[in-house]
Formats: sequence, C-alpha cells, structure tokens
Amino acid sequence: SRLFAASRRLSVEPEVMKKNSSSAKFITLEGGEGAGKSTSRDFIVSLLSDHSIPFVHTREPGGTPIGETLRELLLSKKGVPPSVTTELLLVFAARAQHLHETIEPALAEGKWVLCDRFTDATYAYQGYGRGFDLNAISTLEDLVQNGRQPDLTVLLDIDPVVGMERARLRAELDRFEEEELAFFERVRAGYLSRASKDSRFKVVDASQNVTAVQADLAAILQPLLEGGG
Ligand code: Z5A
Repeated sequence: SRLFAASRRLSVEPEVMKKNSSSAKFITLEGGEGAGKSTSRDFIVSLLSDHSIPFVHTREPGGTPIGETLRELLLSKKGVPPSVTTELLLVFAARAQHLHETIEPALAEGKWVLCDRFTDATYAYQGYGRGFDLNAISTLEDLVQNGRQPDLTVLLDIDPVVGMERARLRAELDRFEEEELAFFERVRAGYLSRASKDSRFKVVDASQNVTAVQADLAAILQPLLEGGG
C-alpha cells in the first residue's frame, strides 16, 4: 500500500526488544464487544492490589490527555466518520503518546502496567475488521513501539452475537459498536488467529459466568504474581 511504501522511507530506529528494567510486567486485555473487559480488569486490579504490586491501570485509545482527546474523536458519532487511514493513524498517534508519557515511564519505575486494549486491537479492528493492510499496521507498530510488546495478553473470547447482546443491555452504543455482525466476526477471527501464533496470549472463554472467568484469570495471573511482586 502507499502507507507501507511511505513508511519504508522513514528512518525507523533499529528494532531492539525492549526489556523492563525490573520485574514489572506489561499486561494487556483484549476482546470483542461485551466480552467483559471492564469486569475482568476490575478483578485483575484487585489481584495486583492483594499482592501489593505497584501498578498503573490505563487504556487505549486513551491513557493520556492527548490520547483521551483522540479517543473522543475516534468513538464519536458526530459528523463525517474518519477514513480507515485516519482512524489507524489516530490510534497510533494516541499509542505513541501513551508509550512516551505513561507506559514506558511506569515500567522503568518498576510499576506493572495493566492496559485495556493495545496493538492487537488495531490488528483486529482496523486490520481484520476494516480490511487495512496488515503489513502497514506492522510497520507502524515497529515505528511507534520500538520493540515494546506486552508480556501477557489476555484475550476474552466470545461469540459476537452474545457479546453484542450484553453490550446493548449495558449502555448506548458507540461508533464501533454500531458495526454489523460480520465486522465483529472478522474482529474475533483476527484476534484468535493472532492468539494461535503467539504464546504471550492466553485465551479465556468469556461466555462463561463471571465466577468461572475470574477463576481462569486467577490461574493465568498466578505464575506472574508469584514471580514478580
Ligand atoms: N479500538 C480500535 O478500533 N483500535 C485500537 O487499536 C484500539 C481500540 C486500541 C473502544 O474500546 C473501541 O476502540 C473498541 C475498539 C476500538 N470498540 N468498541 N466498542 P473500549 O475497550 O473502550 O470499548 P469496549 O469494547 O466497549 O470495552 P468495555 O467497555 O470494557 O466493554 P466490555 O468488554 O463489553 O466489558 P464489560 O462492560 O465488563 O461487559 C459488558 C456487559 O456484560 C456488562 O453489563 C457486564 O456486567 C456484563 N458481563 C461481563 N462479564 C459477564 C459474564 N461473564 N457473564 C455475563 N455478563 C457479563
């Protein structure tokens, strides 16, 4: 694509896998609509607190004043919707600031970072959902993240029919939530495809009741909690 060709001309710092200066972990939460991310996030927050682990809880798009302003633009239903390219660049602009202002400083100080959505959401929504070139997303990922990747990604997987029903009962739908079912089927398939290729993912069956989901989360987090409080 043109974006991919243009980005090739940018001078990108050589990729070095970033390591945390301490045992601090970078954990991301992903899933489709109604998967129960907020509910699971609150549970993980309580686990970290119980283990006296210093952490920052944040979200994407958002997590900084600039990022939250971009989030409003991205979710708003007012006016002409952004083009897919605009949407993608806004998401990565918010992420660049988020890494600079929140995520990297926290990890450097030894604080864990629990982040509601990260770049896997970009692959799932803008890539698989909207059909944007995955190679171009990968190029932007390299440019913006300079090797930073989550240590653990919890994917809350749910049939979009069930998830959308939950989301509808919860609150007014935002711009993404008004997409058709086929979009969410593609998003789900995208997440599952990525999860099948990378061991940092742990997939949780989010159609279970809250107690069962929380038991799975506790089992997934246990090794990290034991290893690095
Ligand atoms: N987006 C993007 O396109 N590209 C990107 O790179 C990024 C994001 C980073 C906003 O994200 C949008 O940004 C998102 C993709 C796009 N699309 N949308 N919409 P968001 O994370 O802020 O929005 P969200 O997906 O709506 O997240 P959420 O508010 O955390 O919702 P949730 O996952 O549906 O969680 P919930 O509120 O906890 O659960 C929904 C309801 O189900 C609620 O009433 C719960 O009480 C109930 N629930 C939860 N768990 C259960 C169980 N186990 N059983 C029964 N009922 C349950």
